[in-house]
Amino acid sequence: MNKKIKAAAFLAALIMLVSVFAACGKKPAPAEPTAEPTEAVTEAPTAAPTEEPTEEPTEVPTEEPTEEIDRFAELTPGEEARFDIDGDGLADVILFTAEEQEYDTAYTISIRLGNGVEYHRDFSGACYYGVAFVTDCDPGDERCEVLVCIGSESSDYDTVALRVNADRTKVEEFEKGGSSIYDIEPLDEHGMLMFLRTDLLGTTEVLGYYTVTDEGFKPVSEEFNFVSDWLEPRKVTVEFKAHLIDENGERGDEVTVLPGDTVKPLFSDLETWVKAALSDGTVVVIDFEYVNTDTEYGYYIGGVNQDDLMEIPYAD
Ligand SMILES: [Ca+2]
Ligand SMILES: [Ca+2]
Repeated sequence: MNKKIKAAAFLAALIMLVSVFAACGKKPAPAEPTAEPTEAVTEAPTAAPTEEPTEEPTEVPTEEPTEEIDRFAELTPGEEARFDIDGDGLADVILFTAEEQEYDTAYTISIRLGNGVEYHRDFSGACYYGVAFVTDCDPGDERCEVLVCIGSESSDYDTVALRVNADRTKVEEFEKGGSSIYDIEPLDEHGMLMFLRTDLLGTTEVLGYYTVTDEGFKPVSEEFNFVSDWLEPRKVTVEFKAHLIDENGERGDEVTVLPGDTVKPLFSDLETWVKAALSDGTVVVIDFEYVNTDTEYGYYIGGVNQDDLMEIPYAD
C-alpha cells in the first residue's frame, strides 16, 4: 500500500513536474501573442496616428460622426443631431423636442458641446408652432448658429439664435421678437431671409436678410421688402409731403400726397424712409421718424403721427 501510495505520489509529482515544465515550455507561446500585438499595435497606429496624432481624442466622440451643413439642417423633434457648431472638431449634440399639451405645444432645445458645456431652454406658454435649424449665418467665424422659431398666441413669431461664444465657454442667446425665418440662403451669400413684423404704415410683414454675429441679429439688407400681395393700400386723409424718385433711383422732386389718394408701402429701411406706390402707380419716398416717448409713440411723417394722415389698420 505504502509503495503504491509512494508510487502514486511520485507519479503525481512527476505529472506536476511535467506539467510545470510543460507550462514553462508553453510560457514562450503566450509570449508570442503579446509579441504579435505589439507588432500589430506599433504598425497600425504608426500609420494612422502619426499623421494626425491630435486627432486621436476627437476620434472618440466622432464614433457618431458630425453631420455636414450645406445650407441648413432642420432639426427633427425628439432626435439628437450631431454637428460641430463651435468648430472645435468635437461633435456637439443638439436636441429639439416638441411635446403636445392639452391646448398648445411645449418646445425645448438642448445643446451639449463636445467640451462639456451645456445649454437648455424651454419654450412654453401658448406655443403652437416651433421649428429649429442649424445653419451658418455668418460664414467668417467658423461657428454655426442654432435657430429656433416659435409661434405663440396672436400669431406672433419670435426667432432665437443660439451661438457659442468665442472661447466656447457658453451658449449665448439672441432674440429677434416679431420675426420668423422664411428661408436660409447658401452660407456664403446672404444669411437668412426673415419675415419681420412692422407697424410702419400699418401692421404687416416685411422680408429682409439677417445674419447673426457676436452682437446678435444684424440686418444684411439695406432695405426690406413689404409682403404686399395682399396688402391693402392706405387711404390718405390729410395731405403730407413725399419725394419722387428720379431716373437714377435717387430722391427727386418734392410732391404733396393729397387726401383721397392711396399709399401702398413697397420697401423701407425700417429706420428713416419708406418707398410707396400712390394710386396711379407713382413711387414716392416718404421720410418718417419712429418716436417712443412718454407722450408720443409711433411713426411720424413731417412731425405728424401716421394715424393722423392715413387710415391705418393695426393687428393685435
Ligand atoms: Ca464642437
Ligand atoms: Ca458662422
